[in-house]
Formats: sequence, structure tokens, C-alpha cells
Amino acid sequence: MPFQKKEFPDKFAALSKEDKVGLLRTMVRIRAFESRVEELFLNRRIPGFVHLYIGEEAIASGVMANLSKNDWITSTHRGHGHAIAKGAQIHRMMAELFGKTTGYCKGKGGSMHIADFSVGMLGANGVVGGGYNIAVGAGMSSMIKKTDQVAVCFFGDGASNRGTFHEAMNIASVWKLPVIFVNENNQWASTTPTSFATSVARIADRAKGYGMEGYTVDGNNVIEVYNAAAALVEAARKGKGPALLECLTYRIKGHYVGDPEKYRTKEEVQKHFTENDPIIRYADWMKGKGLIDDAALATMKAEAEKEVADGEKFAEDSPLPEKEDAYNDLFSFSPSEFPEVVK
Ligand SMILES: Cc1ncc(C[n+]2csc(CCOP(=O)(O)OP(=O)(O)O)c2C)c(N)n1
Repeated sequence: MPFQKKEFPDKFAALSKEDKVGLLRTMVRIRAFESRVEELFLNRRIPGFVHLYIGEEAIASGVMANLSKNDWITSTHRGHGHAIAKGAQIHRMMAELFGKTTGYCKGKGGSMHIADFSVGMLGANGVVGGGYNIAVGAGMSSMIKKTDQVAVCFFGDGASNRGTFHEAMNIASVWKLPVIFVNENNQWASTTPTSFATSVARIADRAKGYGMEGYTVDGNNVIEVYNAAAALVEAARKGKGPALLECLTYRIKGHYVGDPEKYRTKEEVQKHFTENDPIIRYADWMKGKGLIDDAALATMKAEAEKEVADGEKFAEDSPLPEKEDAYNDLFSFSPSEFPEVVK
């Protein structure tokens, strides 16, 4: 689907070589994590459900490179990439997926509840469209406390049809909150193609209805994502209010690991995989500019795989929760204080 391109200032050009390499490293680390998680899940080593971010790495990497630890993000059910790019620790994420006490939720949450407040990652979310109002709340706190913190809310194309999207967009605009709504339009919402259930061809167009700027970028081009996010985050930080950024991408893997994918053809998937892999595209671009070579890329991949393998070992070696702990940490108060609530 063609879209009107806006040329954002080329802030990427001013990045150091190290930072340019850093964008690639983040994508490679996410891919390494996700690829191993897929294998582990298929080998029944991980309980529950996992939704992979493979093929969408440029969005998390390009957006997060514009944020500091003090900024916030809210994530989705497909949240591993967001967490890694925001600075969450891979070994604690892996432990959470394994259901171990050393995980981010002491093993009781799993993939869709990973959060790390210490780096501003306010949480993945099993509820589609559950992140909007949390991001708006974070933006409100920035406004009330007069800090320059920005909140970024990631959400899918399917999630843009939730009522919470419209409520959040409206109030963020009315109060000029520093919230960037980043849509990851991967063309599928579970088994439903975007066009089947979405009233507009471009989700960015929905911004108009709320008096907000809305833009569409190629979400598999990390440079485009970086430059768009740089402009919108900077504007929000200066008090210019929220914006909507639609990043066009494609969900390479099934909706969840194990999805039989009867709703689309193998050819459709293969085409995106071979022609539009964000890591290959950026790595090739960097090679062309002499910023990286094959040996450095191989080393980067090996380091990422080692980090993931170490995380897996940490998870394996960690204990499972005790059954006595089942009711602990479920509420912000201790259940023993209110026995009538938790019988
Ligand atoms: C409120 C709610 N409704 C339905 C679901 C079931 N569900 C989980 S993921 C999903 C599709 C979400 O699609 P999209 O927002 O496009 O994100 P994607 O999976 O493509 O990343 C649905 C319907 C849910 N988890 N929460």
C-alpha cells in the first residue's frame, strides 16, 4: 500500500559510527532472543504462549534509540523486542519465560507480563489495547511533575480498532501530553488481515480525528523509523504534544508459536522474509557505507547468541516458585492483611 512520505530531518546522519552500529546490535540481539525462544517453545521448554517480534525489530530499535531510561514505554503481547530495546535484561526475561523465580514477575507472569520499571518499561500486556491508557497516565505524570519525560505506546493494527485507542488519543491531544503512539502495522491481527476490520487504509490518518499529527514510515527501514521518532519525541519533550507514527511492517512468524497459519500462503510470508528483512536491509546498507563488514556482523551475531545462551542457562538453573507463594505478589497489599479478600 503506497503512502505519503514525510521527510523528517536526517538526525540519523549525525549519529556516531558506534550509535549506528548500536541500532543494528539491538536488532540482532532481539532476533537472537526470539529465534531461541521459538526453538525452546517448540521443544516444550517454555510454558504458556509466546508471540514473536521477528521481522519487526527495526521499529523497537529505531524508536528506543531516541529514548532515555527515564522515558517510558508501554508494550503489547508481542513485547520481547520492546523490552530488550528499552534495556531490560535478557537473563531475567528468559527466566520469566521459563516460569522461574528469578524472572521479572518471579515466574508468575510469563511472556505477556514482562515489565522493568527501572528502565521505563511499563509492561507487556495480554490485553490488546491495554497499553494506551497506561501511556497516557505516564504522560500525565510528566505534565503534572513538569519533567521532560516522554511516553511511547506501541500497539498493533488490530489494536487500533479498540475503544481505548480513541479515548487515549483524544485525551492525549486535549491535554497536549508527551505521548507518542507507535503503531506496528504488521498487516495481520491474529487471523484477520488489517483491511478486513480497519476503516482506513492508513492508520496514521486516524490522528486527524484527534487534532494530532500522524505519519507513516517504512517500519522495516531502521533509519526512517529513527528519524521520524527523533522528530516526534523531541517535539513531545518540548511540550508540543502527542503524535501518531504508523510503521509499516510484516509479521513473518505465526501469530503465536505453533500457529498453523491457515489464513495466509507460504509464498506471502517467504516474499517478506527474503525481500524485506530489516536486519539484512540495514546490514547491507552499513556494509555499503563501510560501517561494518561480514566478520564484524558475524561477531555481533555470535555475541548476541552467547548472551541468550547465558540467559537460558541462568533460567534453567533458577528455581521454580514454591506453591506457598502462589498468592503473593498478586496485589499491591499482602493477602495476609486482608484474609477476607483472598480466601
Ligand atoms: C481485548 C482483547 N481482545 C482480543 C484478544 C485476543 N488477541 C490477542 S492478540 C490479537 C490480535 C492483535 O492484533 P494486532 O493488534 O494487530 O497485533 P499483532 O498480533 O499483529 O502484533 C487478539 C485479537 C486479547 N488478547 N485482548
